[in-house]
Amino acid sequence: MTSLPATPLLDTVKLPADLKKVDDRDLPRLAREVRDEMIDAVSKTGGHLGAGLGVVELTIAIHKVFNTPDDRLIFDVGHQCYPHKILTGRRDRIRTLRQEDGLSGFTRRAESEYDPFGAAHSSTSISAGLGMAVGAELAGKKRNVISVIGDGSMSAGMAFEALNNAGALDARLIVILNDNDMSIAPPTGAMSAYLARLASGRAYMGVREMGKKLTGYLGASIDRAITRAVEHARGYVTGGTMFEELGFYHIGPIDGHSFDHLLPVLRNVRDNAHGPVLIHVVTQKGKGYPPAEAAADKYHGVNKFDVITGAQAKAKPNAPSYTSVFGDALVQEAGFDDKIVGITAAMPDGTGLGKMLKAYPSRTFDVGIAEQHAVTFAAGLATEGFKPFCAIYSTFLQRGYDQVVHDVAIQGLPVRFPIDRAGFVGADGPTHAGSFDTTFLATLPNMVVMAAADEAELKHMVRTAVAYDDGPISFRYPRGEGVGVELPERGEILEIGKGRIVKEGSKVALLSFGTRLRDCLLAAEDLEAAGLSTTVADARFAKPLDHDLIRQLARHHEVLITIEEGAVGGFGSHVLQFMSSEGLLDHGLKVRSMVLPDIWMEQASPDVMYAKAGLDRAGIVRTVFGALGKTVIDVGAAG
Ligand SMILES: Cc1ncc(C[n+]2csc(CCOP(=O)(O)OP(=O)(O)O)c2C)c(N)n1
Repeated sequence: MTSLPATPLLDTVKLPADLKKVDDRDLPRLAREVRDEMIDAVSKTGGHLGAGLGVVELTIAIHKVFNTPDDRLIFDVGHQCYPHKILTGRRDRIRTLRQEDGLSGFTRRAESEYDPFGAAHSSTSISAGLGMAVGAELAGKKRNVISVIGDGSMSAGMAFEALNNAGALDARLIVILNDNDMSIAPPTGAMSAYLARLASGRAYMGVREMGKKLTGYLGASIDRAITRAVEHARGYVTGGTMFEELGFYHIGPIDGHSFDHLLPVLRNVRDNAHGPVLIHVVTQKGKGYPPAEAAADKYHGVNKFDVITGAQAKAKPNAPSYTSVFGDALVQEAGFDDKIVGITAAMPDGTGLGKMLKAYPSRTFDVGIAEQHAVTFAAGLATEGFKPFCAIYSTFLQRGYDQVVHDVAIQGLPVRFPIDRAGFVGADGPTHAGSFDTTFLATLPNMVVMAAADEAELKHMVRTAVAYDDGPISFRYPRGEGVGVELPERGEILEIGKGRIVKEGSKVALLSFGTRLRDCLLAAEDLEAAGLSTTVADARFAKPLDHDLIRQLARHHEVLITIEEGAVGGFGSHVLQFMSSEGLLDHGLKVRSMVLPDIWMEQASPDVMYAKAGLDRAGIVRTVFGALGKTVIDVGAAG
């Protein structure tokens, strides 16, 4: 007789409270079901896969043992939170991950009470957790605070600042170090080597000693299960680890895929710990899904994929990505100039510096997730006559801003900043949007700030940055593929502070900074069709501004529109500032400055985001018509 298939256990677990009713012995089955659910969901949405697969057991164990959401659970970066979302009332929406109006791909306070802290940038969880732990103590509440942080994220200065503070405050904070020996790329640095040494088993103490140690610290209630767990987990590290020197009670490494190891340790810590505790958990990124386990990047971030084969959907590109054009151009220039060096903060492939790393390994540095250090490290290299290209995404450069100001710009050091992911990034949402770089860079004296309008321009800007040695220089470009223009054999050196006219007209002037140029040209077609002769110019530089170009456009047109994919305070603001100081606004010129709207724009496809921001062809046409006091036309009618 065949038995009916059992109801999935996961169907009975909507919230962590339901998990409390599941027998410990059934948890491995639940873990399998959570994995299957997550793999199926991400195969449809794309997103971060490997990190979540690695923490399925850990997430279940934490929710089983602790009383979330009253106990606070914080995931560092938040890209590993999909199992957490499945178990905290969001399973019915899990297939909306990263889609317009769907679940965020990261933790988000507004989304759930089970997300006490939003994230997406790394290495914030210990600081936030410490604040919560201290806040609970000040308010007289007894509450557990658990910060889960990866070994890659642990390499950042901010994580160490928090450890340092937590050890001194003696706060009741539980840090779980999720050590999968991976960042996005293989981890780099002495810290990673140190963790590998801890996990390699050289410094383990025997079971009996461990029992004594835990009893002494955590109290007398060490149960037999923990002793068994320790036997399985190869023992506990003896005193004197770096974390212990910083004031943490350090447990581990333990097997992060074994409930027999996780549950007793977490229960003992919950019931007995007083000061800060660090539990070192060893996991495998991509665990339980063979294609992910086999992949070099452990499927850190994936497109939609076929669950059976693991093959990812790849849209056929029409043009090379800006990232790869940058990477190739830098390698080409590095062949001519041995002073060129490359620096990345844990993003060799994302930034295109992987190409440089391959071609010139001794001149390329992956410093780990350490943007602040990356910038000042580049500054140091510049003092020695090198030409550092410090390639950091727009959003992550925010973390190194004081270093840009204080260590680079004030000293006038020629550090080159290639800024990828400038503008909308789509599914990653507002935490990853590159909105502010022009604003925060162009305000610095003597900084040169460029934006590439297309991939050929990007090549010119790489060459220009090599040639410019008088101070810091940046160039921004977006995520995704270029517009398909022909690439020059080698970039040209651009004249600093000079823009270009791309199309000449007489009534309307569209002055673009960056890749919105293409939509300006399309909008110009619509405007011409409506009888409005239109000039389109590519500013190339937000700093120094091309004053002659602006004067010429202002004096010979009725309308002047600036357009950029950045927040207010950037290119357009500098143009207006210049025009007001020159009196160019005094004679009836109609001026509009098109920037990103003053909101945190939620995830959607980039085209939807451009339309919402009004920064597309239709939005440009509408703005021109609005400036002329004419009826707003629909782009369909215009185009
Ligand atoms: C400040 C900052 N820099 C870079 C990134 C890009 N990033 C996202 S996840 C990640 C790797 C994190 O490694 P780890 O903490 O070990 O987590 P794992 O993915 O291995 O689970 C990086 C570099 C980021 N999110 N934040």
